[in-house]
Amino acid sequence: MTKPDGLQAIEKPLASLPATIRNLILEHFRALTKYEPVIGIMGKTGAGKSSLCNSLFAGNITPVSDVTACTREALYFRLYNGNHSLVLVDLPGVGESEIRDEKYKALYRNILPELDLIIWVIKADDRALAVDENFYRHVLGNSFQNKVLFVINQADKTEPCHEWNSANNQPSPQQIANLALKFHDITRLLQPINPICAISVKTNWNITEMVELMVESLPDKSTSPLSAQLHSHLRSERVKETARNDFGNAAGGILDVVASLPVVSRPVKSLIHQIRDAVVSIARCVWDFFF
Ligand SMILES: Nc1nc2c(ncn2[C@@H]2O[C@H](COP(=O)(O)OP(=O)(O)OP(=O)(O)O)[C@@H](O)[C@H]2O)c(=O)[nH]1
Ligand SMILES: [Mg+2]
Repeated sequence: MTKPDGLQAIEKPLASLPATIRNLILEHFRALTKYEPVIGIMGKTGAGKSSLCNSLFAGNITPVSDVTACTREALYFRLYNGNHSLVLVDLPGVGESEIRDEKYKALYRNILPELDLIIWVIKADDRALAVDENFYRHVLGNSFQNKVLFVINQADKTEPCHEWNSANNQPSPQQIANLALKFHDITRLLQPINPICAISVKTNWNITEMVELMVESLPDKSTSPLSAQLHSHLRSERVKETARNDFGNAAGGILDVVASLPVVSRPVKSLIHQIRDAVVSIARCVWDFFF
């Protein structure tokens, strides 16, 4: 269902603009409220990719068949929850005995630009990080490393694994120290751009924190529609606040894009700049109408 109240509120500050510009902004704004994020999932087999997706997302999953031939080897799934949807892409390759570089580079060149974020799952007890490093450097390359969120899963299996405190679902001090070493190894080898986090999907440890890092690593336009797909217990106040703020920023970004169009005259550019702050704050106020 559309939420006309939200759109009406956004229209108000646009009243001073020529109709064509106003409609263009509204069209972009409508698209923003319906944006479908595309999230890639990477990691070796058994790292816990499927388990993590199930623990994060509430929506019904349907396989997507409308993909081009060159991306056939990646599996696309669409999640629906309420008015919003999200696409998960199960990306192949990491951990193969031999990376068929050229083939994967071609595959990834097609897919990477359309991804909003890549969740890269690494098992806490996996010591063969060189495989991940090779893939990260040579297949992803510099241009897309900012899209990667490394997640260390199966923290409960960190040595000494018998020490996991089941009563309060926490790692022992020695496990915490070993997880810190893992952070250190990954940081040194991969030099990730986004912060790393450790989780245990099986015991549900640190998932809330991981979700908060995930939304903070997403582009502004993706945060709100992604948050709409999360299980309700993961939609924390912090997640909602980030989503609301990002939505305002994305609305502001629309005005910047329109103002920068060569066809827009100087006086109209200046009008757009004058109403920008109002649009951003109204977008934040009407966030609940859309998400
Ligand atoms: N102990 C423990 N086991 C986990 C955790 N997360 C996932 N597992 C288990 O690890 C196994 C592999 O998990 P999946 O989610 O199927 O892994 P995947 O990365 O999707 O594997 P592929 O689909 O083969 O690439 C399953 O038996 C999970 O139950 C965790 O945090 N701790
Ligand atoms: Mg799987």
